[in-house]
Amino acid sequence: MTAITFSPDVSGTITDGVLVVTLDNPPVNAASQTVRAGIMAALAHLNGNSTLKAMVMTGAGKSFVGGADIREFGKPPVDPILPDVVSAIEASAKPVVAALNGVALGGGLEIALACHQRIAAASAKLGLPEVKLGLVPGAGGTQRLPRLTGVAPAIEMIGSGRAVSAKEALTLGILDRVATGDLLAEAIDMSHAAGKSMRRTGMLSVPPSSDADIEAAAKKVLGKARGQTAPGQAIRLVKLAGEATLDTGLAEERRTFLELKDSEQARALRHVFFAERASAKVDGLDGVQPRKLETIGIVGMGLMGSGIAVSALDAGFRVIAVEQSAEAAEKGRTRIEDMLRKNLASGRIDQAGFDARVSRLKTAGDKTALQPADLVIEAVFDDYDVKATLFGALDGIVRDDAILATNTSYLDPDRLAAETKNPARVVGLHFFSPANIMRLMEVVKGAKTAPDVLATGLQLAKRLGKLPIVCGVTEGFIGNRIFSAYRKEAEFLLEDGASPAEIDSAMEKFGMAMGPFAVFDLAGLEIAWARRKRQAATRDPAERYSVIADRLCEAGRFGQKAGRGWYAYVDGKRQEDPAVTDMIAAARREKGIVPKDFTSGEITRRLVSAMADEGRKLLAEGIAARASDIDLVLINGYGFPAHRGGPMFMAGIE
Ligand code: 3H9
Repeated sequence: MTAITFSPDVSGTITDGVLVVTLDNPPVNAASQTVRAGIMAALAHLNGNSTLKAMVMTGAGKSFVGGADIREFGKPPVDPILPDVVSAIEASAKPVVAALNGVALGGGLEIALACHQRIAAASAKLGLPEVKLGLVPGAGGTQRLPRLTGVAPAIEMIGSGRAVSAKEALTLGILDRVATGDLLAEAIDMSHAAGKSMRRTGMLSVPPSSDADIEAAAKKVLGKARGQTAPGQAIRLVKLAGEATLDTGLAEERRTFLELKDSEQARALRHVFFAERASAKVDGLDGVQPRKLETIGIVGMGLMGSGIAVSALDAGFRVIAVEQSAEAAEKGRTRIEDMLRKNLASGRIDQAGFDARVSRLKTAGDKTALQPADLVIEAVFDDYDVKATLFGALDGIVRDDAILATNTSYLDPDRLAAETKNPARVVGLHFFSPANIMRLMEVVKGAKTAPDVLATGLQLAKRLGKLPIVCGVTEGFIGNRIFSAYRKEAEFLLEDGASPAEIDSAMEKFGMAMGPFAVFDLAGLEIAWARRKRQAATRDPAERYSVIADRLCEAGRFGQKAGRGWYAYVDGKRQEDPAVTDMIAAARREKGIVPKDFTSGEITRRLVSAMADEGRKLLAEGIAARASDIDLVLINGYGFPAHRGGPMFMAGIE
């Protein structure tokens, strides 16, 4: 069978009168200019050749099409643009069947929606994730998807950017079939019949959704938007599909897409997208093989240890979790099983999944049970002596090739490593709480950490579905060091005249999940207080220092758990507290500060600049490898809004 070349990355073969076109543009078959041109050439060949009856379009490798080529977004569009390609597919006189071999995302799904029939491999994933890039679908997705699913499900999918499985896509009406055997053979079979009743998605009327369902879907999407523009625009466009003609809807979609493509939010989210890919490239690890991981040991089954255990069980690992006594281990097991049961109740896992996880969990009240572990993570109380004794003991229990990891937030992993015979096998794995939910993991490279130990830490993070960011040793690593700088600046702002509520409201309006003072209260004020007391002796007396947080702690205002902190808590709701206002006023008077008014913009600028300044220091010290890694830490661990790109992006630091 000779292949017909339509472009450098689009080729075809003919089977049984059907032109089978394969898109092959590694790594994800993005719809770059040459792919688009190739599809146009293939369509011309199909419709210009009387011996051909139909066309099947599929992708080479793991993806069908991973979307428009994001690298082209910074440049002017080059013909043929994707909306024209998609219209040409839909207008084809002969049927085109999409055979989705893998992910069909963004422009990839839009190509499939324009085909006359769609079949997918069971493993395929379908989605319109454009909002995650600050965009709306720009090649008909907002108009064609609702014509298959109805308005409410389309709002949910496009507004959230969530990808669905082939099975769910079939239920939603997006797919005609899920392949049970050979995808291409089944697609070719379908294409023979497709010509009899050509179904053009754009010509369909939108299936009805109730107003209540539409509003509920829109409310859910907007509730998560936190100041991001694209989800609201996506909702508007999907609603338009239910009200206007296809042409009107497509024109409005294109106009909105082009406007958003050049927006600050889209630029920021593109930065985040490429930052994530860049963060995976770690110097010195080329060709380094990670060690084999099957059994994860965990010491400490508090909130953090249990969360790590659930995360590891979810990822298919065997877990051995130990505590100091059999009784404490039993309590830990109950906590872990309760967390799994919650996931069972919410439908995140099924009964078989629950049983499998429990069968892979071993708990013990004695550290020697950790002997078979390939990697042990300690998640005990963050105290140097406790962890140092533990590391010394673990060194004598686990195999020589097992890895020892510390989950410390502030202690020096190099000092802990020095407690062992082989510091090269020690690495920091800093999880964020709740560990089974938070995506960020700081992977701390100690002075002596071996490359394959670091590579194994990174591999573990990926298998747990986390975003690992490599960092060097410093107190607080990347995230908590920046957070300390943020905390300090927020307290200086208080002294200078802003109130906790004004600062929190400015940062929440900016898009932070929570304002700083609400976060301090939630986390509790006592740990930072203890640290400040430790540092008091070495603090430079000339350095600016705010005493307000210390005064709060001295008054027993340790935060939400204590019922009062920066705020008073009544029925779980935060309220400004005149007692705190008085403390702040007193501190200002003592320093002779005349309070001034701040706008929200001034507040956010000062706080974001403080984060970026600390980030600059982390780069200069070599703790962070690149500015974009710092942005990812803040976004994924500290609630910084992704659509702002991160403090380093905002400060223009590359
Ligand atoms: C869109 O479609 C707009 C349309 O509605 C309208 C147009 C008019 N373009 O993630 P990975 C690169 S918006 C260019 O590690 P995985 C990526 O940078 C788009 N490059 O692989 C990386 O490069 P490198 C909507 C892309 O297997 C390499 O591929 N689509 C694109 O873990 C591997 O990436 C999306 O938002 C792209 N579209 O996951 C989908 N995608 O090796 C975005 C990837 O040099 N992509 N690259 O660092 C994804 O979600 C994942 O990449 C995917 C594969 C699931 C496809």
